[in-house]
Amino acid sequence: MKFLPQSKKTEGLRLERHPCFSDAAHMKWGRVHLAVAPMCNISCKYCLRKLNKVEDRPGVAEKILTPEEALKKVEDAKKKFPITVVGIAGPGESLANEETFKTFELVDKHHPDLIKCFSTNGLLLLDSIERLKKLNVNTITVTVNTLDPTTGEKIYNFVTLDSKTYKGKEAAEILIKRQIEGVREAIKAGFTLKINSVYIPGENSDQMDEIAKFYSEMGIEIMNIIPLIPIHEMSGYPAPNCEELKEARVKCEAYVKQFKKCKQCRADAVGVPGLEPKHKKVDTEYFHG
Ligand code: CLF
Ligand code: SF4
Repeated sequence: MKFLPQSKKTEGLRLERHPCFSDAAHMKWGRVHLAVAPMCNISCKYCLRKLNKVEDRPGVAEKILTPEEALKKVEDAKKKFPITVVGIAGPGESLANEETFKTFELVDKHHPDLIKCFSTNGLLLLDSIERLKKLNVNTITVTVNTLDPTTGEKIYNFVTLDSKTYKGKEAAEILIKRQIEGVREAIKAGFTLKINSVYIPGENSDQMDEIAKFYSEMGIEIMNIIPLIPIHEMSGYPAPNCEELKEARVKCEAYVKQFKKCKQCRADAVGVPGLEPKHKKVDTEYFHG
């Protein structure tokens, strides 16, 4: 890659205003999520995408916006909230939708002051780095649930890459390998990375510290361990309790800073996350963010 790393000082100042990278910013600064990315290229067993107004969870948006509608949403949000971050968090996979790139282009042109952020499963991250760099994207969250393909085949149904669909262990191997390559190159290119890991009791729950260690050595900024909400194809799993999450976070903190305030936002959330009430329903599903 030919890119120069961003200035560490500039990036540090920027992160102080990112509500998902700084506890203080979480209570003070806002994000606007733009639901421009409906398609996905993998299948996680805990994922169910929906369009509605009522469910307060990732993977849900009232409707899919065009890039132009998304730009208007940013402008409206800036009038109401202290917005510092524009995020694309689905409701599908950001990098599997061309609209993600078009939206960042419009935001960069009209609001270059805002941090550009997105979440991804990482499958296409390596292939997208040059484009993302040109669009001045700043922060990337990759959902990494395991480093082990045997565990991965229990979490993912399939992966589709270059019009071919892979299943089972082979699918997990491809995803895990491409996540590693993508994160490594994204950090080299100067992006700031967060890893989200869904804690799935009995499946990957004993692997959180392994993920933390591996990716901290690569240079990620922060990790966010998220409790599985057991429904959809994972409805038979127990939900992790607070003690389990705390224990995992303490272990992982030995390697990398932990983000503990995640709101499991909707794909069209807007406002200051730390000031939003959260009424999680039991009959919901976890997704990414
Ligand atoms: Fe959105 Fe995610 Fe960027 Fe934040 S959300 S794309 S990093 S701007 Fe934040 Fe919401 Fe948790 Fe995500 S509280 S679900 S961690
Ligand atoms: Fe795709 Fe994200 Fe759903 Fe997984 S959680 S299937 S990556 S949209």
